[in-house]
Amino acid sequence: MQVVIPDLGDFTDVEVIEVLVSPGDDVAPEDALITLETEKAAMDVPSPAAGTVVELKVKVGDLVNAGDEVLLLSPAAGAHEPEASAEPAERAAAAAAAAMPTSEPPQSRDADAATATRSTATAATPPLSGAADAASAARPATAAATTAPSVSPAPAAVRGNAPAPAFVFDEAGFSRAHASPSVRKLARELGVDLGRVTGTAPKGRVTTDDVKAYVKGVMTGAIGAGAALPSVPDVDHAKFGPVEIAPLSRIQRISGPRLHASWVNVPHVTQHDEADITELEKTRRALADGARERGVKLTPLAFVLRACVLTLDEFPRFGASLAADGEQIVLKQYTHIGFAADTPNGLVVPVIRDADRKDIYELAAALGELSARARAGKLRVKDMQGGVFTVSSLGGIGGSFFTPIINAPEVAILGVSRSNWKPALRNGEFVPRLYLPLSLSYDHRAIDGAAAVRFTTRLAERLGQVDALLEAIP
Ligand code: CAO
Repeated sequence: MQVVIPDLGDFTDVEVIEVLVSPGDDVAPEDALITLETEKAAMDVPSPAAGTVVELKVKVGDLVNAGDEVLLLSPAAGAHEPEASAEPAERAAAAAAAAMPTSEPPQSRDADAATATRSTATAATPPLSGAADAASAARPATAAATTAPSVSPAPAAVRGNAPAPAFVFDEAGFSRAHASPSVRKLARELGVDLGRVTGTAPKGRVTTDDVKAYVKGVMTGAIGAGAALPSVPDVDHAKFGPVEIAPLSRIQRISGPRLHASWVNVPHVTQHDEADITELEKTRRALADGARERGVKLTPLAFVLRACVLTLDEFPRFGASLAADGEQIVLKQYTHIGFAADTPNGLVVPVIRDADRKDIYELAAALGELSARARAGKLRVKDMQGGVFTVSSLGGIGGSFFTPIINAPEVAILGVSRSNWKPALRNGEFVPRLYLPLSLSYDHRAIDGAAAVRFTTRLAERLGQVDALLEAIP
């Protein structure tokens, strides 16, 4: 039996993105044979009958049209040729619906073969499975389809005998995933929420291997509870006005998931405080010209770093990391400190090695050298590794307080904002003093709130004692 590409509606030269069978494979009616992708949707070509694949006539990357040969099938004994009484109008409607994804509700993109109703008896080649699902989606949207993402419990198959799991199945996320109907079907069968699976094929398309790798990850514990978070609604912004789509930078694509991992895995608390840096700033200004002559820009950040080093020495837990078992803490006997640097390509965190062995000028020099390389995109991977604590200074830009995200597996990060003058009561009189806003985010599993406020209090004290910060390194 010759299996051909069915009616594709208005589409021509449609790309074959997956070949799901090989010669010798036995297939049942409706089994997906190949997956096609238009610029609007992915769709499977299902088998019209049970049988054995004899010969493939297409390969990945081929461009196909209605009527092109897909493969030769040897029908199974007893399998009857499907009737040739195809319903052209029905198939045309299905294909047309597939071409209207912009008006579809979120669930309509869930071309879920498991829920689709199809009949091989009505077509020589059954309707494209993606198209068939889109056709059903073209029906008036139900209330559920237009409201917030629905969340339902995981199928019993993934629960086993375990106690009630935290796992939730996000239908809207499943619908948004870029995957062919056959992959969706597999995901449904395995209870995998497609929205959580990272697609490795072009344009982030999820393949069967991605789904299997995800299942393996869950089974081995490599993918944890964080993966069970519901996703935010996907909005078609273009419905409300013109939009422009721009890619995230490479750095943003790398740092985004790391920031997210920290945000969802680490119980963050942020302790705010202010340091009186009136004397520090007087001294810094007095030293700045001399430093410049030595080729160093002496900004408040160098003093903050020195104060952090000294405070970390007193509170080593703030430079520690939690062990993977969650039952031990790793105390490091080195003090490499990272600092967030804003670059044209995004945020990076270069690390100043052995910051405890550097005086203010050496710290300022390291800051200048590393941030220049960061902006030029010339940092090496090892320049960004091994930090025990991070400082994120927005003081050169503005702002007051903020809540920095911990650079996990570190357990604390200091945010520094712009210094500002405030009246302070001294000997019964208000006098102007310069204050530096400090925001310490810490991992509450490793650090108690009392310890955090002791840390910021001590740090503020040290910033108020500029002479001690300028002492030579022992
Ligand atoms: N209060 C007031 N002024 C400050 C200040 C503060 N807390 N910190 C710096 N300044 C001043 C500096 O003295 C300098 O003034 P002059 O130009 O008059 O000498 C000016 O602000 C600019 O400083 P800078 O940015 O060149 O140097 P820096 O040492 O303060 O910071 C670096 C270096 C690389 C950390 C910084 O340039 C940077 O990239 N900051 C952004 C970090 C960031 O994005 N953090 C957010 C991460 S979370 O999303």
